[in-house]
Amino acid sequence: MSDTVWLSGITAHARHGVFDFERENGQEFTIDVGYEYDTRAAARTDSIDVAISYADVAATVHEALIAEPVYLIETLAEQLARAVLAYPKVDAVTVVVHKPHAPMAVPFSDVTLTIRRTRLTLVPGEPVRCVLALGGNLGDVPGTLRAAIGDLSERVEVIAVGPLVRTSAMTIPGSPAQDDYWNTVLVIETDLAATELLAFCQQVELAHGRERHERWGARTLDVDIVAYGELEVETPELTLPHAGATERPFVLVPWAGADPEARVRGLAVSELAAAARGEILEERGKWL
Ligand code: A4P
Ligand code: MG
Repeated sequence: MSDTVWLSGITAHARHGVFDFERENGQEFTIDVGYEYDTRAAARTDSIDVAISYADVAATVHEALIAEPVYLIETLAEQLARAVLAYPKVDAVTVVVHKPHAPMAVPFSDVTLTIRRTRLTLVPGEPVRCVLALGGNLGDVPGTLRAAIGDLSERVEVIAVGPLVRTSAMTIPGSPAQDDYWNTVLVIETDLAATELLAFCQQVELAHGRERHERWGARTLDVDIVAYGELEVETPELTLPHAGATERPFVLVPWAGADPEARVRGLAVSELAAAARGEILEERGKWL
């Protein structure tokens, strides 16, 4: 559960805007910020050390408001949200940007943009290094994986591709037998928010004939997010790092191949992979 602290009317003279005169003269911007966190521990202890100091958050917002000028209020709002989500206790933030003196030819009283962001929906300030796990057990899977990597590389930067590994299908006990899976792992960099990256992965799955029936059913293509930067979250939509990241041989072995230095939940992926190697039925290093 989350409660909301609202800071209203944080004002500064700043130079955001697309016109030269906005850059030169600047104008007044006003920000309202609602940050969400569970305030019960603070209420219980009545201690500022357990709370989030609203004065600190206000100073952070003010500082981010007068930082390097940007063209758009959209960019400004995202930067302010990013600054507030840097407070580890904050779960979500709503930012309202007011630009009451925006250059416009018609009478108006204000222009505002309102955004709400969590760590899953926030656009990153710089490209984030992520790990994707690809797999399937229906059709020409190595061919599908090659094509899927091509599709993914149209929107994210593929940094490294792990070996292709074949393992027995992990199935729900008592369900019918399935063909073996082929899996691989990609290290990528992206400017997409985590939820945008998930949507893009699902779009690539669909483009390759993925049909969702039963859980852990046979599939042409599965694209899961194993890790999104250092983000650790557990929501119905996304668990990061992926719940199976430390256990699945078909993730660990290709991951260690793609990034021998990788770590997950404080553990070395290469060590976890070495212990899981026995499950690998076949491994192809050069397969693209
Ligand atoms: N979701 C939560 N966290 C994530 C994440 N980190 N990455 C949610 C991607 N999705 C995540 O996934 C169901 C929901 O999980 C998504 O809508 C998303 O919001 P899905 O792909 O629709 O369904 P699924 O794949 O059947 O379920 P699940 O639990 O993700 O299955 P897994 O864990 O992907 O396992 N055996 C072998 N040998 N190799 C395999 O690759 N894969 C599976 C599927 C079963 N057996 C296998 C393999
Ligand atoms: Mg999946």
